[in-house]
Amino acid sequence: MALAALAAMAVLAIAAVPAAAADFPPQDSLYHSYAEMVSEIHAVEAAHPDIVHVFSIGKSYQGRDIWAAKISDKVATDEPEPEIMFDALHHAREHLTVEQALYLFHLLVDNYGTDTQITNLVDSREIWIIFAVNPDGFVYDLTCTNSSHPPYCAWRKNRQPNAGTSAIGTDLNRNYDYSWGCCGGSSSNPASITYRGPRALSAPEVRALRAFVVSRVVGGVQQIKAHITFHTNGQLILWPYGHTKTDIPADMTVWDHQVFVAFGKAMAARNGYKPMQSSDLYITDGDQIDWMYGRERIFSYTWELYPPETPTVWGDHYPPDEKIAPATSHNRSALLYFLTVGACPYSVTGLSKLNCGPFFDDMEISRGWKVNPDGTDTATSGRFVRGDPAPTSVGGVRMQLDRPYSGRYGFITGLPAGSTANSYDLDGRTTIQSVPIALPASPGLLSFRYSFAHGSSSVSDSLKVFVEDETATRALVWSKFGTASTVAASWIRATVDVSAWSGQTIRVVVQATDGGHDSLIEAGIDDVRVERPT
Ligand code: 0X9
Ligand code: CA
Ligand code: ZN
Ligand code: CA
Ligand code: CA
Repeated sequence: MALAALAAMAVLAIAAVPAAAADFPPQDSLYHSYAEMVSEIHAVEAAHPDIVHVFSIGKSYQGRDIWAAKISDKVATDEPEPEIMFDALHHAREHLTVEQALYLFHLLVDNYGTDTQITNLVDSREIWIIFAVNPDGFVYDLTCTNSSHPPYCAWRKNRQPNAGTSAIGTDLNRNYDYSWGCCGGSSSNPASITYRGPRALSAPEVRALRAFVVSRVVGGVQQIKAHITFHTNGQLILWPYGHTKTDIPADMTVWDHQVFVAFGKAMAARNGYKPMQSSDLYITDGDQIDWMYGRERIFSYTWELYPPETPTVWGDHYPPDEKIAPATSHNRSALLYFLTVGACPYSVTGLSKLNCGPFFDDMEISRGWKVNPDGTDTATSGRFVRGDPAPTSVGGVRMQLDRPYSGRYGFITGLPAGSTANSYDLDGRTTIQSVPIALPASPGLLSFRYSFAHGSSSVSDSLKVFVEDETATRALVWSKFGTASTVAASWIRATVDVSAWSGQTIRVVVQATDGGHDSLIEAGIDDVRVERPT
């Protein structure tokens, strides 16, 4: 190519770039631009390096960092403290959400060491704030000199091009990989403001956020217990699911639903927002909070901030900068309440002893159990599988129940024939082993729900629970044996005193055996816990 042509191209390329860095107009100068936000969070880190660590969770489509901060004592150490997460600006034009995130950041950091409640929260939790999930949209939204409200664009999506069209952008709050595109709650049209993308996780910003959340699974257990994503507007507190109008679908337990409602209402009582299931507003699919709960079982809420509904997109998303301070500080007590209770959301329904001890697994998502951990299982059929049981009966006696104890899934010795390679009846021995569980100095009970149904059985058939210590030595702590008389399936609570292992790290091992002549054996396990001490 001739040198002259190259030079002309360079000029064109420069001319295509906006003249000045994107910034708010003078009358809204109290809002932070992306650049101002970045320097602000780094300045806070520099002033408080003992409790603040700033980092990037990844890059946007155009290569900007998606900045985050961890706020905790001993901030450089991953301590075994409950984690609470916040994020802002999935949607470009929702600038007040960045201000709310910065307000929260300052609330925690500026009052650390002087305010007892805030100091205790920072000391006992690990708090994550992701300040702007959509930095490209953030910057772009301040570049529309020809709009009806320059420089604002009223942009919502990211800035990722779409193949075969000049329409730009994916709605980041429709791109998560849970019920993506399932239910009429997003658009397949790239020109739509709710375009879901060509596939789930097609947006790099969503992949980065998802990867960060998944990275907080430590030792098989998701550390993040509660989460708020800030949006504007309407002054609402929304809980999952958005993809269905059903209050408690199969992929939510009744206990979790009770928490969502009670916790949501309690927050709303503190900021005057309106609490509701997100689908009561409208159906969305592939949205963040459905993913956070559906895949990770995090108690995840959408807050739609100030102002109340207005007739225009400009009124909805561009309140004057005088409103930043009152609208964000308005949420002070609701945020502190969320941080307090978010360490154990089950406390709002009185279940902290049961569900917020060293271990709680309702088996609704994979929490790291190993099947056949020693490679010595002999089961030729009916191996333990985490799944949805279906009813089987023999002579009118129920052998496998049609429901786990909680929710949709439990560990079951063989799901019904046809749904997996297993036939349902157990033959031989099958074993599952939990992740390591750190017991405190005075642990509460090991408890679980079991079902052990058998016909024409004997003492060579059994369901056994072992505690395995750090040297991989297993102690039998609980057992049930077969009998000549038929026993029908039912979910029964069992408890075991594990105080002999105080201060140690244990694994729970469950073993079901059809050991003698071939008996009909069906076992199930659900809701395994090490409870909080009383
Ligand atoms: O539509 C969205 O993504 C959120 N509202 S916004 O006005 N900020 O765009 C709502 C997400 C919550 N989910 C449902 N309402 N289903
Ligand atoms: Ca800490
Ligand atoms: Zn939004
Ligand atoms: Ca369950
Ligand atoms: Ca059998």
